[in-house]
Amino acid sequence: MHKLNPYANIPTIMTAEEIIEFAHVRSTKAGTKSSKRIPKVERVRLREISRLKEFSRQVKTKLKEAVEKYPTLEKLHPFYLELTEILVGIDKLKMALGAVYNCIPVINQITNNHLEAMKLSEAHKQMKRSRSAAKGRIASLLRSTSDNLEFLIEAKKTMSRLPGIIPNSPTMVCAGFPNVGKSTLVRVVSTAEPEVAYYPFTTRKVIVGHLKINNQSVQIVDTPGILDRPMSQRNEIEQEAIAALKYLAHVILFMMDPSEACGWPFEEQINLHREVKRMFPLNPLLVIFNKVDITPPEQLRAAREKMPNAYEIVALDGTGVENLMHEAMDHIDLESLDDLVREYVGDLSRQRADSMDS
Ligand SMILES: Nc1nc2c(ncn2[C@@H]2O[C@H](COP(=O)(O)OP(=O)(O)O)[C@@H](O)[C@H]2O)c(=O)[nH]1
Ligand SMILES: [Mg+2]
Repeated sequence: MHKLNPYANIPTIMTAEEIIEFAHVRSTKAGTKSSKRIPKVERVRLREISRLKEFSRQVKTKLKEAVEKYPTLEKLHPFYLELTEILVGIDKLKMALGAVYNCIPVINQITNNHLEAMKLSEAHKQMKRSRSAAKGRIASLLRSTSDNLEFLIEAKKTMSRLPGIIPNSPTMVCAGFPNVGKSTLVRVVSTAEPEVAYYPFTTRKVIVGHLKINNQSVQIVDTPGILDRPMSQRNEIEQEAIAALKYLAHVILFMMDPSEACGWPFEEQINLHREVKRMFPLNPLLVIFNKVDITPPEQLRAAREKMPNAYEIVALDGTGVENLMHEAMDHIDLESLDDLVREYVGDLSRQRADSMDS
């Protein structure tokens, strides 16, 4: 099944030892059938040649698969590209992919040299020795690049845990302190089964909900542990991982709880709002007052004065939610995020050109 996260589509990558073992088992099954009428030395030659060819073919297939099924970095959505840089390191990844791929011509060389020797040899012991020498050399080549294979395996594991997103589909990202009602909102609007994913530096699960508004598929992302506390409490790498959301969020739904039943003073919620706005200056942001059902009128009035233009909802029973979703859609401008993405890709190629000049 095709997954939305490009890293989740990479097939299993084997370690060096696994590839050696796998190719060995396959190769011993090769070349066992041959006519008794052929002289023994020729029979051995055919068998040894096909075993070596099979061993070499299997190893190359596994290496090729590992590299070619990796997403093309140039084509990655900036959301994934940014996170690849933060979590894995693009240069390191490119180096590992290159090193693994570069084994292939060397394997061809080793294989061809030994096949030549086997074709010329007249003694069947020597043919066997040649075959096993070739396999030995290929195995040590693989072992010498085993760190690179492990790196690719780890990188795939890390990256494929990220949420899968439909690249050009309107995306709403929820923000706000814990317990203000983000999950409740996502649950109440999501028509399809929400998907569970991981996001770096939070142990809690990110939920991607799906819904249709005016026949348009929309995704809504619940981000526990991400946009729910002051940025000053984050280290730099965490902040960068959070900043990657700017390529995803066509609109940010900033949820507040004027009842303060969530346990956070309203003033602190205003501070967080300011920080999130500062962090995402280009993404439209809507302020939402949730839990207006349990907010005392005096408190609600005070909240309205401090944060005018907030949308008032009761996520718990869906009051005002449909209206909110339509308002949010009106703020979504697919083109402008596209521009942001294009600008990012443009910057990236300029940086690359600059670094090549110097
Ligand atoms: N009274 C009331 N409670 C709500 C409302 N929305 C959410 N809650 C409750 O607030 C608590 C926290 O909600 P949750 O969605 O888990 O918050 P999150 O941490 O922001 O995802 C839960 O007990 C919800 O049932 C609402 O509109 N009214
Ligand atoms: Mg939640």
